[in-house]
Amino acid sequence: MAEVKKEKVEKPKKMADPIAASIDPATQQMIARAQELGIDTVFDRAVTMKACNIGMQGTCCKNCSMGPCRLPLPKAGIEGEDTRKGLCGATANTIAARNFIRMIAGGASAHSDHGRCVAEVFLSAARKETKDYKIKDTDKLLAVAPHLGVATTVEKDGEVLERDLDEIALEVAEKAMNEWGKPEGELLYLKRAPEPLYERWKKLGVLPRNIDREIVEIMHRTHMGVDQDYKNLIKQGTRAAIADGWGGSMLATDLQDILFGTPSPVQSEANLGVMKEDHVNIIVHGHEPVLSEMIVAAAQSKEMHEYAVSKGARGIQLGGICCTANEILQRHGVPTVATFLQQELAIITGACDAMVVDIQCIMQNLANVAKCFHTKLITTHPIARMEQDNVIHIEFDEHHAMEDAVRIVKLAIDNFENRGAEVMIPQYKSVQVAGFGVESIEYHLGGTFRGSYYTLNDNIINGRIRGVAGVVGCNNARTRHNEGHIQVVKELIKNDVLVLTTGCNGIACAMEGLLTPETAQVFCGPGLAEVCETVGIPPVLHLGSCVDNSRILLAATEVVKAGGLGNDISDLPAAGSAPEWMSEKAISIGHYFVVSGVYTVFGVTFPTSGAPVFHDYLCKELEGIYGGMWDFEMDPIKHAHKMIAHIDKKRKALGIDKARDRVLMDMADRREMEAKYQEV
Ligand code: BF8
Repeated sequence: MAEVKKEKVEKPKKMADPIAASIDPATQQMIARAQELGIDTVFDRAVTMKACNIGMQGTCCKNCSMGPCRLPLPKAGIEGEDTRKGLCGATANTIAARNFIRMIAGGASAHSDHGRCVAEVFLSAARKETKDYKIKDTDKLLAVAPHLGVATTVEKDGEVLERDLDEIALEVAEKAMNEWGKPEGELLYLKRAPEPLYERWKKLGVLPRNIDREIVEIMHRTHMGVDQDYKNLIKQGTRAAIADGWGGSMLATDLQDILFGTPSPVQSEANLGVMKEDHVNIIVHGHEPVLSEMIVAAAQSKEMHEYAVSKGARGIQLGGICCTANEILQRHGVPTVATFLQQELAIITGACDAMVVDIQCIMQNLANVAKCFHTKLITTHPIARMEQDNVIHIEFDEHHAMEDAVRIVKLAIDNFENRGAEVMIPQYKSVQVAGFGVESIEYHLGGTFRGSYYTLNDNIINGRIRGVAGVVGCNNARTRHNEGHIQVVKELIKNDVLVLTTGCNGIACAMEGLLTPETAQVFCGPGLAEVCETVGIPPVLHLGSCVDNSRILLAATEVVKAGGLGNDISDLPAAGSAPEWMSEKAISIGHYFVVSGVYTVFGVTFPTSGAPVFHDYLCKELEGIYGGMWDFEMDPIKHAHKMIAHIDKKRKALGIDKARDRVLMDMADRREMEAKYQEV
């Protein structure tokens, strides 16, 4: 009997549950909206596509074509000798270490190549080859110059005179450019680290020689058949990570500050609700502020405003996504539209007239989403183009920067009338105060009179501030959007830990309303609340984009210099965290924090978990070598408490744990007294 063919029943497509996907109501609303329109987003793809378990553990080697060799960790773990090996004999430790330092190479090169682009524009400005970029912050120029060995004074006839600023700028530009590829010596900024840290690096032989070389050497060492010792591999990862944090990233931050202005606290708003239905919405997304600075200037010009009005809009609403958002927020107060995971959703509002992208963290699916709307998606960087045919490429060049920016803004304005009827902007946004940095922390906590980190140190010593945490990093679609960020940060400030934030954590905190001074009274422990109220700062200080993590390194160095809290960063009651990390940049940042002496906890997953010996080396033994170590904790509350336990360990070592007991008792007593008083 002939078989009756069964009709294939199409299974309903799996989709994300908006509530399970994000804690943010604007995001939940837009995920549902996307599903209603039949547009898939990263949240849906995370449900339909499972992550590779072996890759996640860091034990898949695809560095030669005999593989990929996959070395999964048995569920029960490994007892006795670990005999797993690839075709060439590479052990799980070698494979995981190679993969890990390749991640560092990816992250360090992303930050550092960004820094190089800024340095090139800086050089053009110093040479006066472009009229659009000028040195904006001469104070910062003079502060940075000595660190690059550039004199700020000249001697003439026995008299010390101030040196010409143009001359200083040119030499700063040339010296900075040199840091990427100089043939000998070591990175000049390494001496900005506390002396014991520099000496430690020197003794361990990890002082980076130049930025590019350390990254190239990672690629060489991890090639088939080269370095086969996980300790030696991570040593090279350390060199490259230091070259990122104390090199490429720090140069990017400094040169950007000199060119575009050092940020100072500024009020703005955050979340998709900052978009305006009756305005031309232009969103800049990516990382380099070189282009976005010009777009801000163009969009704020009277000419462009009038042009927008002539096309029926009430004005131009500029907004940012990812670290470009952080850059233009901290210098101009431009509102933040979205974190990394919300980028597709910004287009799904139907109100995005142009999305202008440069480099890093840009999802290729933006082009597919843009196809469903009128949105012009514009790539601008020669190294970051998209294959889809609806993407417009307008290559940005510093020599005609303003011209390019005006062209882009006009394109967005002209596109305003092409909007469909399907506009839906979620009505959620929060107020934020951002734009903190090494200089402004000094000002706010030290005052112009004192002008040092003395007050901050004083409050740490007396226990009002229990410690300081750097909580940074991405969103990751494998975990609930913003939940880890917010729970970790809230738990820390509840326990009197002052939080410094950058990147998408900064954006998440802004959306949750944690970046306002008023927040302190609601979420902070009594000590931190008192400090925030007295000096008028939020308990979470937004220090900018991911390259600006270098600001955290320098702030920590200032704390060491101010005295009373040990001699090195590793002595400080401080910890680092990236609760929802996903990018290679996060690994590079994490590693330069660790080898600068900071205990650093990551959430979601950890890419060495399949190689227990190497994993323990990172998470236990590194502390004895560098003073800092890695840790991994998925649960946000436990994650925060691991950081707090470390902070308390450091307080004890410094002999200031008793001070904190007293302060807590004082505050509790005061509360009790107040309660009793009210009862009476
Ligand atoms: O550099 S935090 S998702 S935006 S990588 Fe990307 Fe991660 Fe956001 Fe900025 Ni940083």
